[in-house]
Amino acid sequence: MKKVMVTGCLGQIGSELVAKLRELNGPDSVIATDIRRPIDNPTVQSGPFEELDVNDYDHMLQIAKDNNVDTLIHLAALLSAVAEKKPQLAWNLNMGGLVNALEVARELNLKFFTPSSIGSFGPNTPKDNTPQDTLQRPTTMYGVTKVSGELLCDYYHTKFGVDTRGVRFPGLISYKTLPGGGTTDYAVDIYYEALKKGSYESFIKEGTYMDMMYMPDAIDAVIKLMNADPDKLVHRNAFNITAMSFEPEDIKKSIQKVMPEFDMTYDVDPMRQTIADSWPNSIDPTCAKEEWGFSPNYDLDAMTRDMLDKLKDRVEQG
Ligand code: VAH
Repeated sequence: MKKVMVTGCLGQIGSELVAKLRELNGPDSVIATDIRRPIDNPTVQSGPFEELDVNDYDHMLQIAKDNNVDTLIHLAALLSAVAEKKPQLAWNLNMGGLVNALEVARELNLKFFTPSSIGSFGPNTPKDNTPQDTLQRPTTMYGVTKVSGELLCDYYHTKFGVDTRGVRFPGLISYKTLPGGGTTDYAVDIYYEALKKGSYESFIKEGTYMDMMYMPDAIDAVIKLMNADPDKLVHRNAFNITAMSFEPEDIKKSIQKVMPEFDMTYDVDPMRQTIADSWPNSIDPTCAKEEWGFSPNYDLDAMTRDMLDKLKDRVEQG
C-alpha cells in the first residue's frame, strides 16, 4: 500500500485510517476523498483531498489515475439506522458506490478493501460464536447491502482477479468523530454523556449483546489484512473480527469502575432495538486469527479507561 485512495474519509473509520496511514507512510501516501470538503477538518488539512461522489464513476477513476494509486479503500456507505430510514438511498449509495469502486480497482489493477459488518447476518444465523461461513439472511437494508457487497467482492476476485479483501466489523467505538447513524452508537454516546451529565439513557435494552471493538484495533486490523500474504488467505470477503461482546449493563459497570457515581437508564428505540436483535450476540474470529494474525489489544475496561481519558478534555471544552 504505497499510495492509497480512500472514499468516505470523513467517517468514523475513514478519519482514523487516513490519519494512521499518513503517520506510517507520509501525508502524500493517501488521497482522501469524501462528498464534502469541510475546510477546518484535520483529514482535509493533513494531506491530499478531493471531493468525490462515489456514484460518479468517471470522477473516481480520474482521481485514482491522476494520483497513481495502488490501493483503493472504499468506506463510503450509509450505516444501519440511517439506511433503515432511507432504504432506497442506502441501496443506491452502498451498492452503486461499491460497483464503481470495484470497477476502478479492476480497470487499474488496484488492491481493494471494503468493510462488511456483523449486520450482514440475520435473525436465523447462529447467534453465539457465529461461524465465518454460515447462513446470512439479514432483515435490514444495511445488511442486504453488506452481504451483497461480500458476494460482489468475491466475484470480482474470482472472475477478474481483483485482490479484494474485507472484514465484518463489529460495533466500533472511537473518540475522534461523533457517531454516524449506527445501531451500536449507544456504546459511543455513553462515554460522552457520562462525562457531560454523569448519566446515560440507553436506546438499546438491557441484555442485548453485540460484538464491539475499539477503533485502534480496527485500524490495525485493516492494515494487517491489507499487508497479509495473499497465498495464505482462504477467505477474503469478509473476515469475522471482534474484540469483545457486551450488553449495556456491562459497559455501565465498566464506566462505574472509573466513575462510581455514573448511572444509566433506558429509553429503548424500537427500530434500533429490532436491528440489534437481528444481529449475533458474538461472532467467531478464528479464521482472521489463523489466516492473517488478527489480534486485538483492547478489552472493555481498557477501552473505557482510554475513551474517558481522551474525551474528558474535549467535553470540558464543550
Ligand atoms: C452500525 N456501526 O451500527 C455500524 C456497524 C455493526 C454495526 O455496522 O450500523
